[in-house]
This record gives sequence, structure tokens and C-alpha cells, in this order.
Amino acid sequence: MNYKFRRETGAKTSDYYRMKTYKAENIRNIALCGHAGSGKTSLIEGVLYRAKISDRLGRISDGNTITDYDPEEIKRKASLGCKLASFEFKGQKSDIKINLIDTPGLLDFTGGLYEGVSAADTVMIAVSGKSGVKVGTQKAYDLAETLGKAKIFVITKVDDPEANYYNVLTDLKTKFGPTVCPVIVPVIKDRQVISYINLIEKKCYTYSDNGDPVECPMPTNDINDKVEYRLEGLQAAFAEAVAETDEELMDKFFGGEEFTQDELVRGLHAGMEKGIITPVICNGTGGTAADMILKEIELLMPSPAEAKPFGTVDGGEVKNTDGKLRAFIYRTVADPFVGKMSFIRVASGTLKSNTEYFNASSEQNEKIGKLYTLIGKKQIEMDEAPAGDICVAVKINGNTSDTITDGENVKILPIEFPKPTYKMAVSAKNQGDEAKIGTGLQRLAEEDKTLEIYTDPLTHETIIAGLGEQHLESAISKLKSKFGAEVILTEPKIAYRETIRKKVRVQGRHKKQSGGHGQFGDVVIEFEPCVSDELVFEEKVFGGAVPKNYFPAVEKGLQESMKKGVLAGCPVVGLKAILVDGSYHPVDSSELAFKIAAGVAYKEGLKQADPTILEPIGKLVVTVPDENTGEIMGDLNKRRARVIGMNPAGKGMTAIEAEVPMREMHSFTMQLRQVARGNGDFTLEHLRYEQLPAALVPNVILAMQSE
Ligand SMILES: Nc1nc2c(ncn2[C@@H]2O[C@H](COP(=O)(O)OP(=O)(O)OP(=O)(O)O)[C@@H](O)[C@H]2O)c(=O)[nH]1
Ligand SMILES: [Mg+2]
Repeated sequence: MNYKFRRETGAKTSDYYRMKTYKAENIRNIALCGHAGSGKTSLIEGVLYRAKISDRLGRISDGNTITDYDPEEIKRKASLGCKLASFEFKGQKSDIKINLIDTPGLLDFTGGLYEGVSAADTVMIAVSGKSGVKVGTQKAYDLAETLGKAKIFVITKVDDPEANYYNVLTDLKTKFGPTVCPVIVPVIKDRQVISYINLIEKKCYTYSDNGDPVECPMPTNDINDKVEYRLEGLQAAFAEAVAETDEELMDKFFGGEEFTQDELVRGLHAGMEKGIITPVICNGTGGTAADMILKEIELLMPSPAEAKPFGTVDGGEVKNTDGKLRAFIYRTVADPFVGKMSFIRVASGTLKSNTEYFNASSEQNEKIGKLYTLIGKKQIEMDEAPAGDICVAVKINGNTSDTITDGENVKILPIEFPKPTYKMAVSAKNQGDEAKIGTGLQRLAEEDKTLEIYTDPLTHETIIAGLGEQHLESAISKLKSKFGAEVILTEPKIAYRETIRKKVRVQGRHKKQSGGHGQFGDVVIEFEPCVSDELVFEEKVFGGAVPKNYFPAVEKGLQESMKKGVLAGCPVVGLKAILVDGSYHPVDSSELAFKIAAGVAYKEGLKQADPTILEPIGKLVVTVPDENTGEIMGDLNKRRARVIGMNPAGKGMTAIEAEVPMREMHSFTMQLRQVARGNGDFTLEHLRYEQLPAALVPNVILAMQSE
């Protein structure tokens, strides 16, 4: 069945095209990942332009690229979410459908990387020819490994005068080992790329002004100054890597025979699928050599039919040939105009439009209406998405990580997003906006699983937690543009507490004579420290000095008073009160009078009982590269942390466990990122309260009074 497309009056031909339904063998799902600014969005722009899907070459600086269309992305000149660019390509062997997924490189927006990689079969890791291997390169590689995806490197910006393809290649080989295998290499003379060699085809190409490849003679040996990158050496290493993928090829290699082009493709393809070859291709400005990227997408990358099956929550697998519908929501977007958009990867079966299904994750029925595919923000309607394909459904109930089935209770493994650690308190800029803000924040948290909104149980503030400053800034910016709600972010309050350190005995008396009935309550209370968050109340009254029926009023009076301590007005904990004596008046005494008397005793008693302020202490577990442990320990020291232990956490990482005062930890997310260059993470949980150092008490009292 053919895909339908929307005819738009006046639309250019390149704006839409008829798309056939493709079998899994003829689909390629590729997530473009890598360090921030490595050229992913520009590469997609170049590929779509060279594939004649778009008729202009958008630029980041002009804010007109196909995948960075969000106003926030245009403003920041960076991708913030994972995007889809789906198109047809006339391949060498057959027509194929390519689903390119652009992911953000900025660490604050790494949720998009997780979404994109989980929907793809191949992770194409962009590495800038200018700045080389960075933490974003490693992160993308590690995630691809963890999720069992095929990997390919693309060295970008190779024609920039500051680029050095061969240095980057050496770096990739050092960091990622012998599986790294160059396939497309630039020929560089006097710091300029003059042509590109396709080692599979054993052909060399230059590019005409309109970007078309023109075959040119193979260069002689000196394509680069480095001896190991002489053409002969490259070809030999290439053949050896291919030989490793297959016994038959290995025999041929040792027999001294040259591989045919088909054998090279077969070997590389199998090598990528098994994860034993990571090819390296390259890309120049404006999509130069994009034709070769397109060729390798078709020839080398596994199709959904060959890729690793999806794992399920109960330990099973979903293979693309299973027949029954298993579709995975990998991304959700709250669009104020279109409504909720759900990006879906069909793992098996066929997802049809206007059909009722079952959401195995929410255990609710799921009505699928229209289905679309997207090129950036452009929607192309489709009737169905077969196994292996990616599509978008609108206004469905399901959320990211849910599995839609044809009735069975099969759940594909949910995406394991990084936990948000950077927190701010949210308050309305304009009174009356609270409801709008609540709904908006809820929607944003629904679309971004690295964003959390909750009420702090200790301070009762609304907290927005994300991956970093930029993440939260962009979230509130979206809140304003999409939901018309403006908020102010402030550093979250610290949930200080007050307590006492001495045992005291005080009297509290309330007496009022005004006209008729008077008021009389009189209590003698002993206050002492104890271990409890709640008031511990006892009575040891002899001879009915205070009648029994007033005891609850005394207790209540104390409980209410404890909401505010006498130093900084923080809630009081660790307080035991024993009602030991008092007196009453047969007419004027009342519950209210005793309640007030208890309050009087409380105020006086706490002042005398050596009150102090307690601060919350958290349990921190931070994982950092071994070489950064010293600096992090130094930083923790400045934050008054007590280090409990240090343990190797594998892969050159160390886990440091410490107890830390919460008030010192607000900036830790950003600090850790700086020190570990994005390569560390941590968890921090409330542990207990401890006495605030005396030197800090005046400071806290002042801060609390000004609130
Ligand atoms: N000279 C040169 N500059 C490039 C090339 N590709 C991208 N750039 C520039 O590099 C910068 C980053 O490019 P993007 O395409 O936004 O990179 P990205 O990897 O998508 O960035 P994030 O989405 O933020 O991770 C922009 O200023 C581009 O103009 C290239 O081939 N040559
Ligand atoms: Mg980008």
C-alpha cells in the first residue's frame, strides 16, 4: 500500500513525494549522535540536500535547518530534542526508506540521545574533524554498546582548514580499539581536501560545484604525511578488518587474494551487525561526500530485519518477524497546536491508522487515529507503519517507553533515562497563573523524561529538576511560549529544622479577665531533647493540678507551636515535653486557654533550652573518571562533606560515597560536569539532620527572617 501525502497548494515538488511502504529489509533507522556542535544537524541538512529531498541547504547560523526548527533551537543554535527526517532513497540494490534521527549533543538535553538511540538500529557517531574525540563521542558509543546497536563514525567538517582527519582517526583507534576501520578517506594536500577515496569501491572522487561526485584518478601513495596512512597501508588494514568477519574471507585473505567489492561490503555489513567493525566515513561542508554516506547507509548498515531484537521487561525478545504488533513509543512532544505527538518505532507487526490497540504499559485501550512520518516538522500522512518503521501518532494516551500491542501484555524494555539532579524552585510570576503553570509543567514532564516536577515534602515548594541550567532555562522558556505561563526560578529552600540541647522546666500561664467570662490556663512543662521528628508528649500531673480533659489541648498547643522554632522560625524536631504541674480555674479554664498556656511555656522553654538549627544531610554517591577523583574530593571537602568510601566502579571510573550537607550541594551538578567534562554522575538522597555549624547559624537566621 502506498503512503498518502498531503498535497499542499503551492508547495514545491521537493516538499513532498510519494512514499511506498517498505519492507523491514529496505528500511534503515539511524540515530545521528555525538558531541555538541560536532555537525550532526548540518550533516543531515547536507544529506537531505544531496539526496534532493530538500531544495536548499539550510545553515545553523541562518536558523533554517530542517531538524533544528524549534524556536529555542534556532535561538541557541543547537539541537535540543531528537528529531526525525524520514525519506526515500534510490539505492544501488533497491529503493530504501531512511529514517534519520537527529539527536542533541548538549549534555543538558541528553534525554533526546536516549530516545533516538532506542529507536534506531545504527548509531552514527559524528566526530568533528576540528575538535576530535570528546566526551559526547564516548557517551554515544557507550550507549550504542549498552543497547546493542551497530556503530559507525563519521568525521565531519573534514574540509575545514583547521580539521585534521588523520589525527582524529588515530584518536578513534586509540580510544575505541581495533574495530575502528576507515572506509571513506579524504586526500589532503597543503591542508586542503582535494578528493575522497572510497576504499570499498577503490575509487576516488572530487565534487563539482553543484555537489555531484566526479570520479578522478586514484592518488599515489602520499595522500597524507603520516606513513601509516599511506594508501597501501589503509587498504591492507581495511582488508584485514574485513577478513576478521568471516572464515571464508579470512581464508581468502591469507591466500593472498584480493577481495571483490561485494565481499568487502558483505564483510563490513556483517562486521557492523556483530559489532566487530566500526567503519569510519567522513563528511565535508554542505554535504560534500554525502552521496557516499548514503551509499554506506544502504550497503553497510543493518536493516531492522537484521538488527538486534528489542528486549522485553519479562526477559523475552521481540523480533521483527514476530507478526504480532509490538510498537514502542520512544518520544513524546506536547505541541500546543497539533496536540500530543507520539513517536513510535514498530518492533513487529504492522501499526495501522484508525485502529484500536492495547497499551500494555498502561493496560488501557489505545485508539490510533492518523499516522504520519516526518521530515523535520513537515508531516506526511501514512496509512500504516510496518515492522521496522518509525511513525508518529497524534493525540494518543500513551507515554514515552509504553508498548502498544494488539492485545497482549508484552512490554518492551523502557528507556533508562539519566536521573535529573539539578533543581530549582518554581513560582508564578503573575498571580492567578498557578493552574496554567501546573498543567504546562505536567505536559513538559510528560514529553521530557529527564525533567521532574514535584512538591518537596520538606519545604512544600514546587521543584523542577533537570539535567542542568540550560535544560531548566529551556523548559521555562517552552512553558512561556507553548502554555503562556511565566515562572520565576529560585534556588530551592533548604529544609532547616530547629531543636533543643538542654532539659528545662518552665511555667506557661494564660490569664485574661475581660468582662464576664475570663480565660485561665496554667501549665508547668519540662522540655528535653529526644530522637523523634514528632512531639513526644507525656504527663506526670499529680492530684489533678491540671484536669485530664485539658491534656489534649496542651499537646495540641505544643504541636502547633512546634511548626515554628524560636531561632529562625523553622519546624522543631527532637522535642519531648512532660506536663508536670499547673493549675486551673473551675469557671475560666477552657481548652483554648490551656492551648495558649502551652504555647507560652513552649516559647519560654525553647529559649532556655539551648536551641540550635539543624541542617539536612544527604547521602551522595558520585561516579567520576579515576583521574578526576582528587579534584572532586577537594571540591567535596569545600562542601563540608564526609567521605565514607571510594570504590572502583569499572571502566576507569571511581564511585565516591559521602555524607554531605544539602545546603552546599546546589551547584554540584554543574561543578561535576566541569571537572569530569560531562563524564560523571551522582545520586543524592536525604539521610538525616545534623547540627548546623555555629558559625553558619546567624547567616541562616538572617536568611530565614528575610523570607
Ligand atoms: N566548517 C564547517 N563547519 C561546520 C560543518 N558542519 C557543521 N559546521 C558548523 O558547526 C557548528 C555546529 O553544527 P551543528 O550541525 O549544529 O552541530 P550539531 O552536532 O548538530 O550540534 P548539536 O545539535 O548542538 O549537538 C555550526 O556552526 C555549523 O555551521 C562543516 O562541515 N564544516
Ligand atoms: Mg544538532
